[in-house]
Amino acid sequence: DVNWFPRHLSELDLIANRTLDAGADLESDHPGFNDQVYRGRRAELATVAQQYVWNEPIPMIDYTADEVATWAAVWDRMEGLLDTHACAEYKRSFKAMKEHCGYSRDNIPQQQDITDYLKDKTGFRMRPVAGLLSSRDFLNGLAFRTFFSTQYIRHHSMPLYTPEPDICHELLGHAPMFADQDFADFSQEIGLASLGASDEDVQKLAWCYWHSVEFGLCKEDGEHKAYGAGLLSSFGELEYACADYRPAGGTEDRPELKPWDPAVAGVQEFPITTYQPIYFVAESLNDAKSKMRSFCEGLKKPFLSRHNPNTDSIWVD
Ligand code: H2B
Ligand code: FE
Repeated sequence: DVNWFPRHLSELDLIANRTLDAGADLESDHPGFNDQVYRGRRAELATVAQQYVWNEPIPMIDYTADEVATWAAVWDRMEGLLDTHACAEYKRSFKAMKEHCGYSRDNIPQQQDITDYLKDKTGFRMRPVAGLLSSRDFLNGLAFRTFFSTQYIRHHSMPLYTPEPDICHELLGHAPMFADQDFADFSQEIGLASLGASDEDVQKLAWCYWHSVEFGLCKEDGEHKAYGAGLLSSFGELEYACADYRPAGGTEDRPELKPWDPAVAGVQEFPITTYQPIYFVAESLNDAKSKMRSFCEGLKKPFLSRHNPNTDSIWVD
């Protein structure tokens, strides 16, 4: 039934396991494809995610020394660059999360600890997922202020590369942003609009998500800072996207910057395996949110959906 959508947080259990891949089935060009130990671990973590039930504590993962070493390799590359290239909201949250929920070079934070922290800030929460969901299912989770998050890490042979979301991307890129009220509301706005939306509108929302939550920039004292998780978790692209970078050799191979406008971003195609040729720049996160809200209000939908945080349910009128 295409008109079905989750009305209560518990119904995210029904969509969490509709992953597009099996979660642990790696493509032949995946860096871990020939590593049986890695594949075994992926299968184990996929099972943890598949068995998760919405009102239970999120299982703590006992990360191995090798996994923590991979995390540390990413951390070492990112930490200094984030100071100069991440937006102020990110930096504030990241600092607090180092104090309150186990973020450090030598410790991979746990989804439950992050959820407990976010509860007091914005009410956002993490929930384990084994692999990629459809855009509709993934965005539907955001309506419940819920972020579907993987729990595995990329293969240690290529610490700065991952063909799919992993904990370095989810926990370093996404999680700190959800502690910001405007960003949390912005994300939920996309989610609410996706409930029962047409396939065409879901695609627009997914493309808006891509150009903002993944690759968004915002202005700060005349400079461009990153708030998108794809940038905040990628050493090379974070430098590339922010304006002061000039490639060695002098060729002015610069991306195009466009003002954040959901009507434009929602139809703007993008590559998924290379750096983005176009970035959208918001005046502020608050501006990103209000533009997104107006855009969503203009989408053709026979009803308006709202979220009641006290009952974790959606009501429509
Ligand atoms: N699924 C999962 N598990 N994680 C994501 O980050 C993700 C997804 N992103 N499905 C979605 C698709 C995104 O690319 C947009 C909404 O299509
Ligand atoms: Fe992401």
